[in-house]
Amino acid sequence: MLIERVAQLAIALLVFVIGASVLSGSAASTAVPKSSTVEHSRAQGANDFKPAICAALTLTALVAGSGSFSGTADSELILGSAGADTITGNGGDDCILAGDGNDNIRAGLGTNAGGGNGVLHGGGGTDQCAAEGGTPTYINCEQRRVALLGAWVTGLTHAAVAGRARALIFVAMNLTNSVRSLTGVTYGGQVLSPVVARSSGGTTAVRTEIWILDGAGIAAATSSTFGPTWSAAPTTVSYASAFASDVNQASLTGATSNNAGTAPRPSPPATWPPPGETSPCGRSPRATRSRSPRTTASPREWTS
Ligand SMILES: [Ca+2]
Repeated sequence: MLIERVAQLAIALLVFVIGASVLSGSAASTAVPKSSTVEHSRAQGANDFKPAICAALTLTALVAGSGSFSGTADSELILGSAGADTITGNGGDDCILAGDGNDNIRAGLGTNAGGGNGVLHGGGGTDQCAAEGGTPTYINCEQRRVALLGAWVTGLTHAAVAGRARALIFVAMNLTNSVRSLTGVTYGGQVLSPVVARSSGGTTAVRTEIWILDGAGIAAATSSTFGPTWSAAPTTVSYASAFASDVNQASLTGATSNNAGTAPRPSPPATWPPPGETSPCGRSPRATRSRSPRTTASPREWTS
């Protein structure tokens, strides 16, 4: 394992030498002892050997690996392998060079959050890069994952969150005695586009709608306030919105789907009790008998 790590480091240093303008003048005079261990090299200054594309970053450690591996919360120089890697920066302003292979690079925690403002370089192959809330620089990232910017906010005011290739998603719901539809939505005077809408119920109708605004519209907005216009005044209404980054500005949304139901509870499990457990009633409930229940719409049908 140690040999492998040292080899990785050697390859990494070779990459630095090959890269155009990789070594600064001061770095060129920094000799790395041949007998250095990985740990020693890490401590010796990844910042001195960072490539020019990461010149703006201050890096405190070197991490090299293959397959699935992670950095720490520090700002690091992270080097992938020639194969397919899944690299998680774990925050900080990292310089991540994934190398060849179809790589998956996450700037943050791998949970779509915690990303920093480093550099994500996919190298060869078809690579997916995720900002995970930060604003990194993408290089050779063929696929960019959409990320939530900030949090969902309820109400009709939401201050714009900085980010790249943004979109603003607006969700409205109303509960009224008859269907009330949105005929338009604005944000700071900019007009949103409808994405999908769904009505449910009869006498008392619930309607949910989703609208969206692109990055140019967000930038041109003159305030942080939404202006929904309803077909008629709704009785009970609620709103929520969120900003997203790395959204394809030429096509903000892909395929959509929606559904609705009036069941008061989720459908019951196919069998009860779960395997390995006993029924609290001490005998098999109807779910495990041969007779079929009258409906699966309510779990009340399954109690004895
Ligand atoms: Ca990191």
